[in-house]
Amino acid sequence: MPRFTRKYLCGGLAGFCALAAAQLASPTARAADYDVGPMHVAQPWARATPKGASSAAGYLAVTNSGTTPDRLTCVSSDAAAQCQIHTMSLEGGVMKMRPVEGGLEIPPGGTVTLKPGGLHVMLVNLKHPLEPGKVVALTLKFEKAGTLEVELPIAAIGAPAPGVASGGGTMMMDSGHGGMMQMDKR
Ligand SMILES: [Cu+2]
Repeated sequence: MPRFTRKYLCGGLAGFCALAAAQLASPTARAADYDVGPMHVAQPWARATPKGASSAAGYLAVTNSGTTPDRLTCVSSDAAAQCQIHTMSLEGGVMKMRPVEGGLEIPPGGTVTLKPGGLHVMLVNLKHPLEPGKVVALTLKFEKAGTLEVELPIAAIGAPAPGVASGGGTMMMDSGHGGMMQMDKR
C-alpha cells in the first residue's frame, strides 16, 4: 500500500492543493478581527513598501450585520499623514484610483472587501516605510457605528491576499502604486 504523499494529493486535487499551498505560504500570522456595533472588520493587512515610497495600501473586509447601510472612512494612521479609501478602475488602459467621496457604503447584510486590484485603504505621505512583520495602526470611522482602531499586520512586498493563491494578475496593479497607476487628485 503506497503512502499518500503531499505530491500525490496535489496531483489529484489541484484546487485543494493550491489552497493548502497559499495557507502554508501565508505571509502573516492570523490577524485579529474587530467589531463595532453591527460592523465586523476581518483579515486586515497591509503590504510592505520599498524605501522611499510615499504611499502604501491596506486591505480588509467589512461586514454589516445590521439593518441599515453605514459608511466607512479612514480617519488617520500612525504611519502616514493621511488615510483615505480609494477605488480603482481601468480608464483608457490606465489604472486610476481616486478617493471614495463621502465614505464607502457598507450595505446591510453585505460584505465589502478591500483587496489588491480594487478598493483599498490608501496611506498618503508615509512617515516611514512599512516593514514586513510589523503592524500599521488605522483609525476607521463608521458614520453610524462609530470609530474603530485596527492594526494591520504588514506582509512582504508583492504578497498576495491571505488565503489567495499567488501568481494572480491583480498583484501587479497594486504593487506600491507606482508606474502604471495614476492618482486622480480631485
Ligand atoms: Cu490608492
